[in-house]
Amino acid sequence: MKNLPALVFLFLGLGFSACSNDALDKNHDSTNDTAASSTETAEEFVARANSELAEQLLEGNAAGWVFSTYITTDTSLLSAKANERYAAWFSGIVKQAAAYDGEELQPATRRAIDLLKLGTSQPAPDNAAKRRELSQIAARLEGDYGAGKYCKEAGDCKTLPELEDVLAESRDYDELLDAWAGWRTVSPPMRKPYERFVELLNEGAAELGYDDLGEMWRSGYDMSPAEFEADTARLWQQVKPLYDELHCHVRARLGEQYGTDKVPQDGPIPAHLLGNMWSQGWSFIYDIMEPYPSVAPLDVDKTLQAKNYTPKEMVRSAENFYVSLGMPQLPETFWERSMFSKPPDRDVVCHASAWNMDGADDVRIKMCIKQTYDELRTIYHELGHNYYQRAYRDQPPIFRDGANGGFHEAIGDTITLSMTPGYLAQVGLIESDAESREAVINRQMMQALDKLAFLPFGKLIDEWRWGVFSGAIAPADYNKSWWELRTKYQGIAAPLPRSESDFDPGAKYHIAANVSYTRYFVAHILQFQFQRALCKAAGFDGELQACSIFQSKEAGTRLQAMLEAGASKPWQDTLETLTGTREMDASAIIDYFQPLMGYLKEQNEGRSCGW
Ligand code: X8Z
Ligand code: ZN
Repeated sequence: MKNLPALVFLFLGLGFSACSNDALDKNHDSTNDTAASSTETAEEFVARANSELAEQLLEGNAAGWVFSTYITTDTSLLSAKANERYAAWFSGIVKQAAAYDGEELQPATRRAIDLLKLGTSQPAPDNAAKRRELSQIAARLEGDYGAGKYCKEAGDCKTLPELEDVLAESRDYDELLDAWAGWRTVSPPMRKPYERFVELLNEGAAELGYDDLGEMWRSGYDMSPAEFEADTARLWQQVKPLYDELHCHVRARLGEQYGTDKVPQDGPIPAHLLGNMWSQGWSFIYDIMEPYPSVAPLDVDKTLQAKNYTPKEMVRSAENFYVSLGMPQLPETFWERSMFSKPPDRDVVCHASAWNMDGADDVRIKMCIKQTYDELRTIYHELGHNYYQRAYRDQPPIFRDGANGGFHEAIGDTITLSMTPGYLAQVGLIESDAESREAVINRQMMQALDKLAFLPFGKLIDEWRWGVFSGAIAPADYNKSWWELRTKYQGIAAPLPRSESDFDPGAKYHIAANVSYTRYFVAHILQFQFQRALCKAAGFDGELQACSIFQSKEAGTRLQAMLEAGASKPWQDTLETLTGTREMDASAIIDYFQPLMGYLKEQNEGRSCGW
């Protein structure tokens, strides 16, 4: 589960945890306990909080892991219980921390206390009954998502990974529509519990001094919530012109593929035609988008299948990259305890995640790996989390987290930017690394379908939740407002009429599992900033798109130093150490995609873009 501050909660689903500290247990539910004994200095308090936290996380992670890899009513109950205990401990420790409000403290002590208060993405009211209710709803939502199936007829049921395959591979409009709509039959039962979930979460956030949970989530970025919101809006404006060019060209090609009656050339794109269940990454329609079909494509899928890579071998390939930077091999327990494949006989949460079970050696991933390049990139992403976790293991537990949530999500993605033809050929994943200008454009198209297509999606998920948590979006408008944002940002539309008896947000993992999402938007900006700095450290001097830091010890040393700092300093300091700037900035991603932009502008000439 979650690692404290934001992290754990970040990757792993629930928050839970354990607590069996009797002294602390006595504090729960008494409203006027100020906890910390008057003789405890702030430093002593932080030391105790750190040691209790480490203890809490052990049980929470164990219960969360078993639940996510074996969903049953029993594991759901155990996970909810652990979650409830963590919440009780958390309410107690936060109340104790209040004793130091307004006191002038050493910067590291002040930071630890401030971060401690942000140590859950799922704040519970300090009331036993409500805490229980919240934990049960959380387990139910994640369990329903993980076990969700679409049964067209009795006996003909498809799991999410199977439905995702249809979205990726079929080019039949109606078959796509069936899979798209089918998965969305899983979420309507989540609507009522989600409504109540929001009420309880907001109550928990209010007790911690926030207006609502959205404000609490926006407070985790070493700036005011309002500044963070403005910053993300600024970044979106910086990259929107790139997205608009991509959207225009994709819509045109989809019009050729499916007919302009199905894909009108002056409106949003039907959401089921983009190769992905949530239209969040479009790399599976590369075949439709390939700029130069006569130039040999970068066909990693073909090699993975021809050489029959096992899931473990795919993970080894990712590990080898990190090791080439000078980082350590993953521990034996990683290989023994991770879940690499979907077990045939039980329900699991297939959504990929990386776990830090004990704050030390026991790191794991949980995935249902398929033999594709897309999955290989996800493995590199997940190992980025595990390498971060290992690098900050010597920090105190409260600082065992990313500099901010976006940093944690950006590490593995940064590494995937180094999967150039040179690298892929060197490790035998493609045959030749000869790359013509046409081949560069082909490869950039593949990356744009992944990275640029994601940007508006990454931005809007929490814009919807910020509205839901603040009350600006009422339950009666949940689905309508969801599609308004999908159209506004992404220029896509539901391919079937939707109503308030649907609950399409719940068909996305991070809504059901309550994982905040702006971190991914931020990560998609930061990873290019990181890559630019690491390439410079590696002595690379060419177009950013051509750089791979594979085998660069210099880049590895810089990266490792950033990871080791964890959350011990404001992220601006950490960013400055690596890149020389204190700001998130989209100039690196704009730079990166320069070659493709020329091609897209040419293609879009004479078209009327926009929706
Ligand atoms: O959830 C993830 C990772 C686990 S942290 C697989 N990602 C987001 C998603 O799938 O929605 C990675 C990119 C965006
Ligand atoms: Zn991640």
